Formats: sequence, C-alpha cells, structure tokens
Amino acid sequence: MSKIVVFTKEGFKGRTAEFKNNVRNLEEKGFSDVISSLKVIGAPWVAYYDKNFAGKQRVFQEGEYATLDDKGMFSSLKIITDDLDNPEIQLFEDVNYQGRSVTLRQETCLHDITFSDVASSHKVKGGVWVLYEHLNRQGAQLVSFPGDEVPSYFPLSFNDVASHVQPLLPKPY
Ligand SMILES: [Ca+2]
Repeated sequence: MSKIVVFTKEGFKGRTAEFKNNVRNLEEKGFSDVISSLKVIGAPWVAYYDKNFAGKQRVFQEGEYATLDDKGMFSSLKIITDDLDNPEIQLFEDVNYQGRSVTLRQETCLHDITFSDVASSHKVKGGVWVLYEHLNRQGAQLVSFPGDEVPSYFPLSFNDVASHVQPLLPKPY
C-alpha cells in the first residue's frame, strides 16, 4: 500500500497525517506550508509549492526524509502512478520544440552530451522524468509525466538551467 506520511516538524515530530491519494490543496487538510519531514512508502510522490500541483516541485522516492530543503513550502501532493517502463524524453534547445534536440532513454548528465544549461522545451514520450538544475541530482527540479509537452521553461523559471535528467525507475519486484 503506497502512502506518504507528513510531519509539521523535522525528525518526524509535530502534527502528522498520512495520505494515499493526491492532495490538491493541503490547506484543506491543515498542512499547507508546514511540512518539515516526511516518509514515503511505495510509489514516489511529487510535492509542489503551490496548490493544484503547480509551482516549484520536488520528487520523493520511497524512503525517510528527516529534514527537507523545502521545509514549510509545500501546498499540494501528487502520487506517481504512471507507467515507468520505456522512458523516453526529447529535449530541445529552444522554446516550442525548436533548435538542436536530443532523445534520451536513461539517466544522463547533460554536460556529457554538451546539452547542459541549454534546454528550453521538451516532450515526454514515456515514463516520468525529473530534470535537475545541477549535476548529481541537485538543485531545483522539474517533474514531467508521460505524454507531457512543455513548450517553454520560462514560466517555470527553468530556462537554460537543466544539467541532469533522470527517469524514475520501476521497483524491481
Ligand atoms: Ca535554450
């Protein structure tokens, strides 16, 4: 059974609640802008700064997170139930799927293919992908789902910053 358990204080302390389905507005649950630690059991989740799965975002795969870089920032939660098999993303140098492009099917350091800090749009053919601002899965994240087409990173404050991309992998069982 997949779920996320959230806490209002670091170290799994304070008020707590567990969710098994998407939470479009954490305010309605009394947990907006207060989550300070969390545990994920089973499927991965995405936490968003704004309600309705908008704003800055961060993926949490199965595990325990006693402290959060984004403590007190999250306002909605989405469980990832998408098919993670056959991941494929196409990145483009310019907005509206223009310019140089690369098609990726596995985790890639964009420095290695001279595509770091240039991507401005993308199309996800399969899987769920996380784009990272910095190498080694660091910095801001942009999460994208199967079939997503993002014509411009400008509204997401993510233009020309992606340095690393990672498809979420199915659990090996
Ligand atoms: Ca660009």
